[in-house]
Amino acid sequence: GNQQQSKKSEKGEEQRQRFLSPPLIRSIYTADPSAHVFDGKIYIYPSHDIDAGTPENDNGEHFAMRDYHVLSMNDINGQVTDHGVALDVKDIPWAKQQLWAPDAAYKNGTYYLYFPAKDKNDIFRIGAATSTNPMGPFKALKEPIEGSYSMDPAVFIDDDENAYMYFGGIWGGQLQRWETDSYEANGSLTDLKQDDAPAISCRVAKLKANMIEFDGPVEKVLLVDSAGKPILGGDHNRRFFEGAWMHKYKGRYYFTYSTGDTHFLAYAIGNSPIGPFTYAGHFMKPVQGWTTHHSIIETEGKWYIFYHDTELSGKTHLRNVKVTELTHNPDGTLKMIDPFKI
Ligand code: FUB
Repeated sequence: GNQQQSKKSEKGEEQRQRFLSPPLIRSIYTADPSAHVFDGKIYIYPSHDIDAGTPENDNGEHFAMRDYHVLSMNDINGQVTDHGVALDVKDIPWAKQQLWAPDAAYKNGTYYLYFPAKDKNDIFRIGAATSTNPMGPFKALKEPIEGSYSMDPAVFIDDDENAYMYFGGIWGGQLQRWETDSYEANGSLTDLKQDDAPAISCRVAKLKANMIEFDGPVEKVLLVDSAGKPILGGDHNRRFFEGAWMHKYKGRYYFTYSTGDTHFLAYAIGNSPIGPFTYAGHFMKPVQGWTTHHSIIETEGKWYIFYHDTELSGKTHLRNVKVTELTHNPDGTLKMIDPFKI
């Protein structure tokens, strides 16, 4: 009986190690893939993970990335090309370290790369860099975007051409230190530690037509349950942690994000790009590794999610990007994705 049981659990282990998708690129470590279709081609803007020898902590200091590479694919099944260094921390006048999850956008002949980095005072800000080429090289502006803070920018351009930046992340992303709109240097390392109060909100700001300045104040993205009540700080299975993304499907706005320490990807739906959004569920189960971070695109009539895990290294700070199909059910819900083939 015992023997049989242990065989069974061994088999379970083997099955759990079968991944849904293979890494898109094996020559460098990549994470936080923000994918876009520009001119019919797929471009991926990931973090470029390296082992800088920094010990692991809750502040994420082991994520010590120094540059960005852009990846491209001619189509979703196509070969992945690494276009080399697109932007290096040494060429960003205001940035000191930790080039975390970037995003990109295109408008009027210019490609914009948006990225978080710690400034000389170790405060995360969000920068912009421009290029006439989707794969760079990108030239960073001299200062971060005025009024920006925290990390994980995601830029969404609506059908009416209005552009919005979603940003923020708690714990190492420092969003918990911006409750009063100014930085609390001695604030919490994790969250507000107020389980019964509304959770910390992701932020959204409309971008000016120049794509490099906020147009008006930074707003809080309201996330409510089906009864219209705010999701609470103690609700770690549902509250926003980091890694926001926006996509529009059949006229409705899908705000998607990571729940961080509970490792899910979750979604909430609204009728406006700035919310409020009603929590609708999880749509991806935990991957191998502490984080995943995603983006969603539509190409050739299908929807895809780009994400990462640690299949290649088994190490939390050395990740690899992947892609799989995303399915919207007829009722508008998202089909659950299991990153392991079971
Ligand atoms: O890659 C560094 C950070 O880890 C990202 O900014 C977060 O979203 C998480 O993936």
